[in-house]
Amino acid sequence: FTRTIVAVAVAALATAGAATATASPPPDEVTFAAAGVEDDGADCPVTLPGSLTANSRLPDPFTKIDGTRVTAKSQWRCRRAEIKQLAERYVYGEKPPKPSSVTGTVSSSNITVNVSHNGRNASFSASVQLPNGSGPFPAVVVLGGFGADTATIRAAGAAVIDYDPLAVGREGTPRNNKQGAFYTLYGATSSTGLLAAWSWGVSRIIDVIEQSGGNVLRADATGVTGCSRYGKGAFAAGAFDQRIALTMPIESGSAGAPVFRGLQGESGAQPLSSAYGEQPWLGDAFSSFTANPANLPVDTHEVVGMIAPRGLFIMENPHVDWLGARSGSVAALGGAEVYKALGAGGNISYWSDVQDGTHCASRSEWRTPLQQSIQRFLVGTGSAPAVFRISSRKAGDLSEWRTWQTPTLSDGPPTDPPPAAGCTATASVSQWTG
Ligand code: MCU
Repeated sequence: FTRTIVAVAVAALATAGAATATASPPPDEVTFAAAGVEDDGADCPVTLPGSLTANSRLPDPFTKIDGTRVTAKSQWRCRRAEIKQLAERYVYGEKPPKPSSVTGTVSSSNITVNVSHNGRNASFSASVQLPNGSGPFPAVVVLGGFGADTATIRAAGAAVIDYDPLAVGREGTPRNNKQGAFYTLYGATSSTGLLAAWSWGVSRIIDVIEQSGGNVLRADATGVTGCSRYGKGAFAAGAFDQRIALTMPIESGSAGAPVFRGLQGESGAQPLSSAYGEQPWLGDAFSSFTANPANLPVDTHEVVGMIAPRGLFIMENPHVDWLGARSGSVAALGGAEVYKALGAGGNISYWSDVQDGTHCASRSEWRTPLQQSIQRFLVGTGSAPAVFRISSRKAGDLSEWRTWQTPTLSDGPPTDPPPAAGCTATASVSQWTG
């Protein structure tokens, strides 16, 4: 019942948005695709594989763990739940759901977050900068405070939430003594990596905005961005919270958007062992795969698929080999196949064709697509950039990385095989297409 209400509300918003938009979206574009909940597949039955099979190519996003293929858009909800669990188990570590208590405040200058779980308490806060005009405003959570164009974000009509992920998951700690608000709650020996912890922190900020009554910030229009290690965090945050309407990772490199399988052979790219060892960004379980990512049952093109059909704008720098932009383009191209299959091909954009080679530089090339993304997915006006501008310096070729083809997914219920109980999700489909 609740899900239906959410779908109807979102569909109403979509109608309102379309009415005020100056240009109607191309048919392959879906707006207001964010869900009203952090994880709308939490009820899906998922059985992880008993053993792993090596695959040097990218796993097929459309083949379920039981070996059958997704045939209908409505099945993506529970297929996403499988990918989420694989990504948690083998890559990021578990991101726990909302803890038993989340409280806090939202003002025009600050957000406070108090969390408690199993008798343990922690707090963190984030500063807020509003755009001009009258609220309530959409907001972009900026992880780490550098490399994101906050002036453009605000000029486009969204508030900036300046979030320090290190308060939630510190760097520089050994894996058996992790620190920060997340680990205060879940234990210093938690096998969850910093990226999942940071992403959990973003989710708790959204909880507080939801509970605040929405006078200052809108809870249904949150974006996330960050550069470099914080681009890794922004990518994970967007993947693991379906309330996030727009995800904008910048120059995220190894452990961010780039496919693990590609990084292994990409000249000069940060090796997986280095990304695993430099900081506990990834979950402890990733240690089994640093030398052999072919054994991973999941790769980051499917993490892109977890973000689908929501707004996504991946920004990369092809001048710094360490950043693995060739593998980043493969992730975007592979993930875009999920967007296309869901009828949301216009909701993903990618841009690595930039002049300035400085890592996390302010870049004029990204200003317009950034503004368009914010206006489309957070403010509700105009059109998404819908652009793939891949630098010839680091242009990956998806056909070298896949053996699968992208299915044409039906709008109706799946015909073969029948859906598992709890996976019919008509409400979700109407959110995507409403
Ligand atoms: C791209 O992100 C990281 C990179 O993974 C690290 O190897 C390097 O030390 O720092 C980058 C970063 O976060 O730069 C700000």
